[in-house]
Amino acid sequence: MFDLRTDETIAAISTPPGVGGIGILRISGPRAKAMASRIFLPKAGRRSEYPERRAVFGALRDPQSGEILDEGFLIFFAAPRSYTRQDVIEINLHGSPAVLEEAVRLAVKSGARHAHPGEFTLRAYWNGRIDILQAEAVNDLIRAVSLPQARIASRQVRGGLTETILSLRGEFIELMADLEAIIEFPEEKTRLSDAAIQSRLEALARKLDRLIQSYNAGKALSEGLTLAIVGRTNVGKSTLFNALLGEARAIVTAKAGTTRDYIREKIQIDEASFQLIDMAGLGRAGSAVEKEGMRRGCGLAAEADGIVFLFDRSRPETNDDFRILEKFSGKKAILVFNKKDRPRKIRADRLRRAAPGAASIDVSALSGAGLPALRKRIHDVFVPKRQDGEELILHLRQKLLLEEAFEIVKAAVEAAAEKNSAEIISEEIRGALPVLGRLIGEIRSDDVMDNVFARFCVGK
Ligand SMILES: Nc1nc2c(ncn2[C@@H]2O[C@H](COP(=O)(O)OP(=O)(O)OP(=O)(O)O)[C@@H](O)[C@H]2O)c(=O)[nH]1
Ligand SMILES: [Mg+2]
Repeated sequence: MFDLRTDETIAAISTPPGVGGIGILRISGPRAKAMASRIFLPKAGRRSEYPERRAVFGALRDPQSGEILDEGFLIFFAAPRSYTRQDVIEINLHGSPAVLEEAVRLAVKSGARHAHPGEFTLRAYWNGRIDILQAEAVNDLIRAVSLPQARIASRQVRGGLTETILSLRGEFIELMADLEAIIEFPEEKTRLSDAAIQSRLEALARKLDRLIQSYNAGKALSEGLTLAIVGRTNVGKSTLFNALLGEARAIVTAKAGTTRDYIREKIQIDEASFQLIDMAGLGRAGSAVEKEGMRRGCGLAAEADGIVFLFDRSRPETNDDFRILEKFSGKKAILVFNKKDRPRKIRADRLRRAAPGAASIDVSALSGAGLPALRKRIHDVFVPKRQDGEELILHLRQKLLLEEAFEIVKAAVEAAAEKNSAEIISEEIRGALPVLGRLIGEIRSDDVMDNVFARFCVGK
């Protein structure tokens, strides 16, 4: 997928496809200057001597026919002071797809290879200008659709997340050195106490966990957290779905078993996005269709980031209500008691006791009573709080590696709690270092490169 022949000179259009005021041809590699001099004719000065980082006015010219196609500015970034750390040439032309296509064709005819998606950034990484977290952030920044998203990505491009991970790693190394000292000089009076070792390990676990949890805050800012509305038939799931959405998207009838297929729509609560899912009611299925609807619904709920358990408070609770609660007991959830416009028959406390720790709230999806409070609750429960400027992670790749490191530290905490020797504890946490190395990209692996750079567009 990715190409590491960095001795090849590559070229691509770096501006988006389509018509625009300006379009930029970018060339990177050892022969960038030589190639540019074939296709670009400066108005003044010598052909292949470009001042660094200064705009040079000239014309795009077919070296064979001598035809001039457009005029524009060329900027030369000399290695290593460039995006890729190689010689880079950027030629600003008019943003016409025809002109730009021709510019690439001329560059390729002059010996350049058309760049793969993300290949300029890949070179920046390969040449050590940025690490893999920064490369991921470059793409996040380009693709950010909201200002909060862009702010986070921009900080990470500048190395914010890298710094956090490096400081974590520093703590690991320091702790390992202290454990080493205990192993080497067991008689020393100044040695760390078992309690001190344990508390330092616990602090590391907490920091890792906080970063892992921040993934959901990142997800709320990007594609949105998935929230499944789960409950028996006829409790008002589709009515609530429509009410939160602000439109009559799902069919609502008085008949139980109205919804068969699931529906997914995006809602926004403050700066956070959610993918809200309405599905078939769970319980006893009558027909094969209902059965399939429930199977799909269960699958979606199991995958969701959070669950909105919905109950009809105007009817007594049933065993199915408890079964549903139990089925998804491991998930972050909120209990919603619907139809509060009608007299209460449900014993809500019994259900609350079956879901200890979960927030609960009464609403009427039909009248809208309690919905603003519900929206606020949803935000509070499912979007992790964070301080201004606190780092958060935006990629599953990062989350999975942090979880790996967390498991290692957890095992070490247990080893410490069981009063194991410093050797054993040190051995346990040693394994976290290569994991953090992979996170930053110091340890290079094909799957990471594929995973990261394939998501880029051509020209970046
Ligand atoms: N009084 C009252 N009725 C409600 C409320 N919410 C929903 N209903 C009624 O309850 C019935 C079922 O509503 P739906 O939204 O279709 O319920 P559902 O859970 O999606 O049902 P299924 O799709 O069949 O599982 C409809 O007649 C709604 O008008 C409420 O807050 N108050
Ligand atoms: Mg429904």
